[in-house]
Amino acid sequence: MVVPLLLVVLQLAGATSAAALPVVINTWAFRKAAETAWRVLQLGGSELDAVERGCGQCEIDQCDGSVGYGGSPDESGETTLDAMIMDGNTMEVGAVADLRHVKNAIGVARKVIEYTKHTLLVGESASLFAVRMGFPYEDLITQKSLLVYSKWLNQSCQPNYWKNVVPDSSKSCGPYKRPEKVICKEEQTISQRNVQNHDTIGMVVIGGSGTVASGTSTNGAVHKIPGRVGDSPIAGAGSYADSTAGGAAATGDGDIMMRFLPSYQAVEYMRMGTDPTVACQKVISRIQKYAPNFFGAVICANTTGSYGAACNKIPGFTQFHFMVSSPLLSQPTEQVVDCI
Ligand code: SD4
Repeated sequence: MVVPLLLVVLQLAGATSAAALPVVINTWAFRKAAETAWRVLQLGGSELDAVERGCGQCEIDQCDGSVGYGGSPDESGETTLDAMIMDGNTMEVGAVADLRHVKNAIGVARKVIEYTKHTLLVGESASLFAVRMGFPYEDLITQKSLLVYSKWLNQSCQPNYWKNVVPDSSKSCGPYKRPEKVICKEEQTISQRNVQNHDTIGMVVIGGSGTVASGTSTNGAVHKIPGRVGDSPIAGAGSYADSTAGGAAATGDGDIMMRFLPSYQAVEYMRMGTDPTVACQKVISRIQKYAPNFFGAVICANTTGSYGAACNKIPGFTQFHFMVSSPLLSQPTEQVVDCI
């Protein structure tokens, strides 16, 4: 009888983090981003400043090649960026998608809040907006991204994101067309994204008085079809912030995850009093029902400073690492959860 009781206690302890404010959490072990955001808060910056500078640090560092310039070349070899920032007090969102030739995507997203009545700007038009806002217009291609691109061309453009087209996209490069007669091949069930091809930065900041801000920045999916936009710049998908409940952010296969608005859903669970770890787990298991092999993780924090994370267990991805900064920790600290 003693063993089951002990197990229950350990599980509860695992599900509930100690709470203190302010708190900053971000996806993956992006330590410099965490340190930057934490320093901004310590120096009196706002929660939005912390999110912008923290995610911006990853854009500078090209975190894991999946954030910022020179990563995830699309089918034409170009790097394009998606980012958003959300103010949980006013519920304002600024976002950019398919942003070209501008490195500081989350900086541009913040300008969308500050200088427009819009929420989301896309493509070359977003780049023109960025230039008007004073951001440099520059090439995002690097030697490394060119190499990834030419290797992909040399292996018959595999893998790619097409289906049911001619020529057969699982064997050859495009240009692809609709076939005369529809051929419905089974959709690949294993996520094309994996642990080597991931790593959006998503960040949630809860200030000393419970003010919530969140944001994301990514270069999306390697070899994506030009024009593809992922979950990261979409409010409620990439991240969500509401100072009356909490904040959440997602990383992983955005083409699947954005269909479920996991960040919005997690915040709504926390509003109902669900513990952040459990809120994160609930949104992961909801997606699992439709896409058991999806690659993805979610981080969650509520307005008391309690936080958690969850991920979907697939081969090669059994644990998820994230960063936490809080007065209870002497420095921004890497934490890990087992995927479910
Ligand atoms: C996307 N969610 O564009 C992003 C990529 C990512 O971890 O997060 N990878 O689909």
